[in-house]
Amino acid sequence: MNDKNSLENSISNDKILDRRDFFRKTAALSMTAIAGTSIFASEAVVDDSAIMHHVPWGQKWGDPVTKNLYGMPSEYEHNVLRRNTELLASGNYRASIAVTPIHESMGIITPNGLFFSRSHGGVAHVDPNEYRLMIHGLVEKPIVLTLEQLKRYPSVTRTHFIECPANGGQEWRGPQFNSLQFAKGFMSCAEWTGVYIKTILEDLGLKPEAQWMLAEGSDNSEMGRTVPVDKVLDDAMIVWGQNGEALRPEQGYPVRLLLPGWEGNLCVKWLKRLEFATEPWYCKEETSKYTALKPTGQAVQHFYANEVNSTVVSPSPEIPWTDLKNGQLIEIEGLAWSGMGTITGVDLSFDGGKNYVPAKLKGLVLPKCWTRWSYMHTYKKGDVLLLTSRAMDDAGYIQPTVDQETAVMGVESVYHRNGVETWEVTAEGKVNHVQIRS
Ligand SMILES: Nc1nc2c(c(=O)[nH]1)N[C@H]1C(S)=C(S)[C@@H](COP(=O)(O)O)O[C@H]1N2
Ligand SMILES: [Mo]
Repeated sequence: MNDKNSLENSISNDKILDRRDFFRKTAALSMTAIAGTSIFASEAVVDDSAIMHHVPWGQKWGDPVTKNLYGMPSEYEHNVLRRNTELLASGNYRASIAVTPIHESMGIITPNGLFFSRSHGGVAHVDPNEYRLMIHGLVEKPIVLTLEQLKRYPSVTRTHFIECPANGGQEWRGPQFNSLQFAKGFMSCAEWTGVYIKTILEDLGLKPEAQWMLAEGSDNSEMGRTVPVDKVLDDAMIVWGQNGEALRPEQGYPVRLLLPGWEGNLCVKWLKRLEFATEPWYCKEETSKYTALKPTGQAVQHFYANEVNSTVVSPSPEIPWTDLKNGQLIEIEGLAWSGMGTITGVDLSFDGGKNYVPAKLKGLVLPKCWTRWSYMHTYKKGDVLLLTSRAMDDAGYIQPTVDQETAVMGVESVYHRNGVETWEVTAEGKVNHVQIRS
């Protein structure tokens, strides 16, 4: 089966392949492509007679398919959970954050039950029949819409991440969490369905002097954020759908603002009104924003897009290499994302950023969206590695080193940290979060 030529011949000679043959042959072909090394060093068994008989769960009827009319993951996946920690609790669990298990993520979609949730006043429960959205200020035709009316606008579906700008913000001075989930889990990615605000504004008429849009939530925190009209007219959306179903309460059911690629905190949940104005402070309510103190004593007041970023997902502190065999071929996988555009490439370093090799982007590569990347590596038992990834986007940005970033931003900020991240793989295959400075 390992002879590539004879396999190719046998495939071309077979005019009609049955399905089983086809899969067997393509699998064999892909195995020959990585000739020399193997995913399985020597431990894999070659025969299991039990598989030829009915296994225990196959000897009786399964559950009726109507048992769970809203399905849940397998009971064996019970440990795949959002998590919280005292360190992030802001003194009040209601006004807190539950972070996504990035190490359990597959592909680029976060299941709704695992989507990270940050809520300043707890999770509001809004009756969709009571829901109203007011759009007013500098528009020709101010309006109050019910949910049903809002949904009459033509909808669009787009896949984007939402990232809290404080993602990793505890770690400016050095690693705090020996965990991918806590170090990078203030973000998730979903397929969103809703309407472009520009579509609504074509209908209502935006007055030319409008420069800012206030978005306000109806939850206990009444979170209000102001957004420049340019972004609103570019790709801002009002969304009610999340991965093919209604938004979850944690994401602002029934309606939230989505500003693709921009700070998560601007994506106001439980949205109750949009007000257009000439200046942000002319809006009816005071709004707050996240600012960053620089070493110069100046503060950055208006951050918008989350800068290009990446992380190694596997291995990670949660996915160690302690069970790997010497010479085993292993896939190093990660995520890259940029709020400014599309990921164009990811480099991987084994020595903490001194030397880099290009990784391969996998699957869909979409703007302002999680992008998965991969690198096949032959593991040598006893090697100590410093795995660092570095992403690039089509806006021309490349992830900075920790030194480059702190030279500009200092270490006093909480927000917008996108310097490269490093995992140390120890001689035993344990994985530790470290920070490399020159
Ligand atoms: N109304 C309202 N909108 C809100 C918040 C909030 O507390 N109330 N939190 C914001 C913050 S800080 C972030 S990071 C994102 C988090 O979105 P998520 O909970 O869907 O992950 O929502 C933003 N929108
Ligand atoms: Mo946030």
